[in-house]
Amino acid sequence: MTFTQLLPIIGMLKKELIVTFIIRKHKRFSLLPVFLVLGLCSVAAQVKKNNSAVTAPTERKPNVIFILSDDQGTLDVNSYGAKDLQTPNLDALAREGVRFTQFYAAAPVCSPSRAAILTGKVPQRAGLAGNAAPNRAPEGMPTEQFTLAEMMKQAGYVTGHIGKWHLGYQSASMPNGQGFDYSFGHLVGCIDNYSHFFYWDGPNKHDLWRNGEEVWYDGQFFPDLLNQEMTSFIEQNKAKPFFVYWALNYPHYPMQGTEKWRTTYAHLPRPRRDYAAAVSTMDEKIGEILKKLTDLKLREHTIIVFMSDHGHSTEERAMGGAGYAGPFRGAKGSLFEAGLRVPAMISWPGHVPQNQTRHQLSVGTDWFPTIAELCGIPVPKDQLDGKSLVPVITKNSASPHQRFHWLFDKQWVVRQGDWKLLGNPVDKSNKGKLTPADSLFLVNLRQDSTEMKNTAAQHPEMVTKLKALHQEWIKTIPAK
Ligand SMILES: [Ca+2]
Repeated sequence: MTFTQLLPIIGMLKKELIVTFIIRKHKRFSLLPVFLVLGLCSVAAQVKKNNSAVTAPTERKPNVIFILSDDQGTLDVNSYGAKDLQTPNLDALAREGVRFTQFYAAAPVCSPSRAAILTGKVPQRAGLAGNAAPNRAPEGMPTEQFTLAEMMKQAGYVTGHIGKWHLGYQSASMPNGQGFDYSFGHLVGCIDNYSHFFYWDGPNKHDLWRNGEEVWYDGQFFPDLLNQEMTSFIEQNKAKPFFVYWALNYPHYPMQGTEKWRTTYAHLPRPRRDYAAAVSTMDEKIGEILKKLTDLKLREHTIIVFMSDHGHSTEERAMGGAGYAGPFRGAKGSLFEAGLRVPAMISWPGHVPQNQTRHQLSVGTDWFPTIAELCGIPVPKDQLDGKSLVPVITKNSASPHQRFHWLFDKQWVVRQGDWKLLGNPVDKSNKGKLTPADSLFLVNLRQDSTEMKNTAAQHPEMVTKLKALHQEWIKTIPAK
């Protein structure tokens, strides 16, 4: 055996073992052989290090920040079409990456859309088909679900949840029970941003938590608290790969923008001015964290994903609605386009193309396998409904989905190519009347993305085909 062949073996030996061995072997030992062997180990380690630098570079995994906005309208980013509000930071993010024009939430309300993002599965398979509520079953996403956070944690990431949760209230179903090392935020659907109370359904309840413990920050603006938390999490973990799920509670009601933005939009009619102030307040907060990443020289090492959890709200609590969806029909709670189609983008300078737009059908379930692929993490064997968007993002390949299914209460959708069949549609935007004859509502989105005209009567064979696909699919969905 030559000296070179011996080096890796010596390199593997622990120095302490060698010292112990020498001490045992030479009861009256001198330090000379110890230093000789330690010196040899050092040389071996150096040779090994140099070799590995050439043959097997161990590049650090990228950080991932997943930014989720709440109830943001389909086109409420300047680069998507809104003209009366300002989103310079989201637009900069879009320019530094790829933005999607046909990106869909897997559900038209908060909890199931979030469950789909965090599991890569349609909400029914993720075990949470409707909104979670503290006193209503199901109380949250089942803990046996394997979450995005758990996947990242297993791969060596430090994981953080900062913001809204809305996926469970029991200690097991809170963020720390679902794969997050650190958690700060609120558990129910919405809070007042200064008192951190949930006021919209009795009993009124204080709702601010850090790692499962209730915390009080009386009078402090919640978006400021989130940015302090984001900053300290990033600074503390800047030497490690980290994953942060930053679930902003904006522009969801109560739509509390800062004075700067309320003044900026004072000329707009209500409630658009309140909503616009909320959107721009959020955009500004996102900009602060993007700047922080640049200051820490982490921007090129950080994948940033952004999407809204579903379309804008037309609820009374949102003053009847102020989101902008342009020609699209529907809103939060509806499976028409404006309930599901959301602004979405991904940015990773140096790795993902910049300033590009993709029109391929993509869904919230897809981030799970997409992030796994970008971070070099094997996707779990669990059956996912999501598919990796990496070929779409990097090569502009066709959508990985030949077809996708939605189910929300009695509403359902089959989307295949440009065809979309809605069952029992509900129009929360009240753009037009629906009659019993519209219980099966067929559109070809390429020909008419407004969904104002039901073409089922003109294409009975397409209706039959898509309805049969829905009936087949629904058999694969677990019973409640
Ligand atoms: Ca929401």
